[in-house]
Amino acid sequence: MADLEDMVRELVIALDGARKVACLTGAGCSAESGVPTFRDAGGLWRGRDPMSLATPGAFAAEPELVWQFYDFRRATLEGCLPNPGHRALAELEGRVPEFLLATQNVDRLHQAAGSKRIVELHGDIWTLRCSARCGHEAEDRRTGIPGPPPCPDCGEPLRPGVVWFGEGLPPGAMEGAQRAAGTCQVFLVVGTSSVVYPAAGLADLAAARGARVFEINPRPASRVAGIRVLAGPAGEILPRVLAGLRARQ
Ligand code: BV8
Ligand code: ZN
Repeated sequence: MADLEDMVRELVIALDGARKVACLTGAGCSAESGVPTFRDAGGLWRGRDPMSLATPGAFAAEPELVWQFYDFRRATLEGCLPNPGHRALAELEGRVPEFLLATQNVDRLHQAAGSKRIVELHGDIWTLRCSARCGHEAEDRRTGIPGPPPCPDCGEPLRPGVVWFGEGLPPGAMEGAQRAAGTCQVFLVVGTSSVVYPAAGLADLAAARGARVFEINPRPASRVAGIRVLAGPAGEILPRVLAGLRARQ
């Protein structure tokens, strides 16, 4: 297998020649910021599988428990800052003519690092919205509240503004991400186990339309045919890629 240095060089050359670049990121992109990944080995919370808590059914059945799961994650995030991988992706956005970052992350660390061209496929943990869909939705960074606060407009419980399993993605999110994946010359898959759909399907779409697909992950997971793998942490590899690109531009 080509060594990492060769793969970094190959990615730099591909990025330098590309008009359109798109990227899918997952929890691994925030790991070096101290944010536990979604499926960390044994990633249980109070003995519960997060996958079973991130559902509308769980919120309906155990609203306080689900609320406290998200409150715990929001409180964990309070001390977390963007890492060099987030910053490298923000710089890349300014170094290619057209760039789109589709993230599965709900932590807003890409925005904090300066990324502008971004689609949040799975929503945002800092936004609270009305569980009765009355239309109320607002950024709310309070933590330590024991249960879902009442919607200020209709009194029903508020819920985290994230997309739960079994819920549709935000209107237009996948369409925008698919348009970018389907027309880019280079597609990056960074820090994701590529098990959650429809997000994971973006890499397949990019490859099917002829893009060069590269994965950055210490434990590469994508099954896209012909994918080029840079096996290592995003916070180390992406800055090396940007250093190489800077030297050519
Ligand atoms: C939908 C928000 C339909 C909440 C999340 C059977 C087959 C196929 C699909 C399905 C199926 N059964 C059900 C489905 C659909 C389901 C799905 O895909 N399930 C999977 C699990 C089988 N999908 C859905 O339900 C989606 N909706 O399909 O709706 C529909 C349509 C219209 C109308 C109604 C319904 C909704 C999916 C969204 C779920 N919400 N999150 C929250 O965060 O609490 S998903 C959740 O998983 C997180 O968003 C997370 O981002 C996402 C993916 O996980 P990853 O980001 O990949 O994180 P993970 O921990 O898994 O992996 C971390 C990776 O990082 C690892 O590979 C690791 O090696 C790497 N890493 C570690 N350190 C580093 C690193 N990489 C780089 N650098 C490092 N330093
Ligand atoms: Zn309401």
